[in-house]
Amino acid sequence: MNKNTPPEEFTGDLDLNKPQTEAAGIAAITASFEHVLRGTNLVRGWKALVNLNQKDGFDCPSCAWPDPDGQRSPIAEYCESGAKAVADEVMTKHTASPVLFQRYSVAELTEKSDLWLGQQGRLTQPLVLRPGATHYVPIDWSEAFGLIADQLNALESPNQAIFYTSGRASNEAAFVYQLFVKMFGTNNMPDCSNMCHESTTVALTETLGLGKATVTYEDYETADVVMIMGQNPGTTAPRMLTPLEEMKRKGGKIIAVNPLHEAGLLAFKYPQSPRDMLLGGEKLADVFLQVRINSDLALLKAMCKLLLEEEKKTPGKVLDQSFIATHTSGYEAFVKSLDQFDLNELAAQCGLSVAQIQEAVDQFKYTPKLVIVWAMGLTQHKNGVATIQELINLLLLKGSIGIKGGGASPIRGHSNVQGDRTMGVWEKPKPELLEALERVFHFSPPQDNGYDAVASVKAMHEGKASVFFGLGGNFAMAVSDTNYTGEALRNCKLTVHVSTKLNRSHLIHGETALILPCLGRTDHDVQASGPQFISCESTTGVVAQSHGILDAVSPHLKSEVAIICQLAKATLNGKSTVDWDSLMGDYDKIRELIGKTIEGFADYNKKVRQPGGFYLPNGPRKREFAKTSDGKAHFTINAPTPHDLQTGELLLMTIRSHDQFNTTVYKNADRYRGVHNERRVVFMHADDIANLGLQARQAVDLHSRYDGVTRTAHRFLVVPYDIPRGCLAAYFPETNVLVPIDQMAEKSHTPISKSIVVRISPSQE
Ligand SMILES: Nc1nc2c(c(=O)[nH]1)N[C@H]1C(S)=C(S)[C@@H](COP(=O)(O)OP(=O)(O)OC[C@H]3O[C@@H](n4cnc5c(=O)[nH]c(N)nc54)[C@H](O)[C@@H]3O)O[C@H]1N2
Ligand SMILES: Nc1nc2c(c(=O)[nH]1)N[C@H]1C(S)=C(S)[C@@H](COP(=O)(O)OP(=O)(O)OC[C@H]3O[C@@H](n4cnc5c(=O)[nH]c(N)nc54)[C@H](O)[C@@H]3O)O[C@H]1N2
Ligand SMILES: [Mo]
Repeated sequence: MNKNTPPEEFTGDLDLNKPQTEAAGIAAITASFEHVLRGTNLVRGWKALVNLNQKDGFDCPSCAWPDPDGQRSPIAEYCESGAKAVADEVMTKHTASPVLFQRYSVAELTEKSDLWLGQQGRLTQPLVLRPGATHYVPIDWSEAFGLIADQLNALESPNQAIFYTSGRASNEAAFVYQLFVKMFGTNNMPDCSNMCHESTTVALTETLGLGKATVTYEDYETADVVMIMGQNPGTTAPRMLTPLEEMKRKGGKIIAVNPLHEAGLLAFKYPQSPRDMLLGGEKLADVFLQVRINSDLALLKAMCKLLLEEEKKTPGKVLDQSFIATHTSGYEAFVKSLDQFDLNELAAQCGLSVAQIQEAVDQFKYTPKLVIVWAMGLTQHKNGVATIQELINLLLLKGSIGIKGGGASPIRGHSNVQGDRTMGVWEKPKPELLEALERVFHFSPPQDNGYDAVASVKAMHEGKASVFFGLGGNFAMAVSDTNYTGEALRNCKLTVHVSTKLNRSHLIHGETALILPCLGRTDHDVQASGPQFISCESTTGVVAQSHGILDAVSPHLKSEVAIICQLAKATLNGKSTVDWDSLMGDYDKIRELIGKTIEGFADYNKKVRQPGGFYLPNGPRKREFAKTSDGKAHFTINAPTPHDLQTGELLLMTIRSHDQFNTTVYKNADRYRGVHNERRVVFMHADDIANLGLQARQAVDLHSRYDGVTRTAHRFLVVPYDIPRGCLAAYFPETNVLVPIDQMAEKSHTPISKSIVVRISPSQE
């Protein structure tokens, strides 16, 4: 086994059922409780669940779906995924205490699966792996901070250090983190967004002037049509199905665009509704477009062409000419550019007929109340930015931006990934932020852009960076090219992870390595001034508070805020104007500083205490596009770039199972897709299986070849599935070995995790 990659855990016990045709329902409730009951401490689990997403409770650590603006269900505002995420944080019987690390060397832990590592429970004490040592051993907090400070201060340049963030960090932690890092002297702040919605941020900032959703929670309920592209809501944002069901009951329509007939796109049973449980749930998708992988740009272009034809048939009824004239630029050039594209060719690229696309267009041709929802199915391709810009073209044609029931709706992943960016965690800080930091904190922040996730890996590999610090996450497994990334991390002098649970990034380490255990979302956080709360921003830009409600599993855990403030104090050693102790002792003081520095946060302490929180300012929502280059929303010209697959080549998308949260595997299963007891599976069309001379359940290797180098992911069992010809699906992170580090989206640099060209061969073993 390569020491940079996980063991190829293969259960050999694959069990296949028919994929499900509806999401949630009784099975979801049972699954939620199964996860709660799995631990020994029922009281903790129950207490956590009843406080989840309540106005005085804590923000779900799972996804970034917003809470309802008005009333919340008094019993439960959670879904199966949230219950699993909470159970994962609070319920495990064991703790990953120093005893575990005494028992297993790093080499032995490396042999364990990611599932096993996660099952060891919460980390309890700071740990160090000293140069040449075989085992992690406990270390005092103060020694740990001193060690990191010494290594940072010994660097020739601050730019030799990299500070990663995963999207669970609170606004308060993110703000002090980016402040510390900039005071230290670098903008090397890659984050999970680089691998996630970066294409969205780039596309929306260029076209609308703000890289965030233009919709509010209410818009999902009041839309006439919601088009869901490249997102699997039943698994990755299940609570989204509640407002969608409501909009369907009012007569709304749903269009689903996905290579797979995902259960959560077909039908939904609201688990807390007796009516649904008795009478059956709501059919969701009215039109299902089973597109080929990465053909969405062609589809959107075909839709725009059809809309223009409809406008010719019924002038003034289809396009919003007044919105276009007042608020947009580039319309004429865009319309002219559409002439270059042939409708039949565009449809053929998608694997659809023109009639199918027309059926979708018929749903929204006469209404502007159109919400387009998207996630990783659009962002993680070479042309991810262009596809999202084409989606904006469609919304601009209809005048669907800045109206009730319409708009652009990226669904963010991690629960506070959006807030972290708002707080300034970004390798390309905005000039306004740098000016504000200089004004408020009296220092000269670094002006040059730092490394994003991919550039960080390359810098470590090339020896240009030698300290890696991760605030949460599992960088080694999340980023592409697992082997290359592993070599990069092993090149470091120091790797540090602030974590709640053990993961593989702790095992792929630098010369010295530290694990700093922190409080999670569910834990009480008590500092010098008393109990603290933190705050997070949802995908619709609502900032709300979150209170931990359980006692921490160990007295040695520190909050992320405390860890960063103490590290800042040790590293900057009196060279900063900030009183780190006072910030750590009272988070209101951090929020005061955020209020002085970041737009939209004036009176933060007051506003965040309103039940349900507050909406951040959002120009596009009010049809204000002041932050684009000409103050208008932009039509853009984007050309589809079909994959030119050779014989034997297929296009692979790497997706999430229903039983994982990113790199955390809850179970070797994917209930909605009917897969049990195994994760190393590859979903294939029956004709492709036959054509390649393969059999169902046969073990195969997947090979990607880019720039003359072949990368292989070993031993995946073939699962015949309803997926377009030429397309494959398999789970991440196991497939990240196949993605070359320099294969990324144009402009956003997001790895091409959803369109990897591969070949298949029978496994040799
Ligand atoms: N339970 C659970 N919830 C999660 C997560 C988790 O791992 N588990 N992760 C969180 C995070 S960080 C994120 S970013 C989100 C991710 O949420 P999603 O983006 O919904 O997650 P993925 O599994 O990556 O699924 C992408 C979907 O896009 C489809 N797809 C793939 N390629 C294409 C394409 O080319 N075109 C189209 N139209 N569709 C395509 C796939 O079939 C799949 O249905 O979820 C968040 N919530
Ligand atoms: N091939 C492929 N690769 C992908 C993707 C894909 O679809 N395909 N998706 C990409 C996406 S969208 C994302 S967002 C990234 C995810 O990348 P990351 O955010 O880096 O990964 P996670 O798996 O979410 O990180 C899990 C770890 O975070 C730690 N953790 C959990 N809660 C907390 C907390 O409250 N505080 C701290 N400090 N630590 C905590 C735990 O130790 C846990 O092991 O992966 C990306 N990689
Ligand atoms: Mo994500």
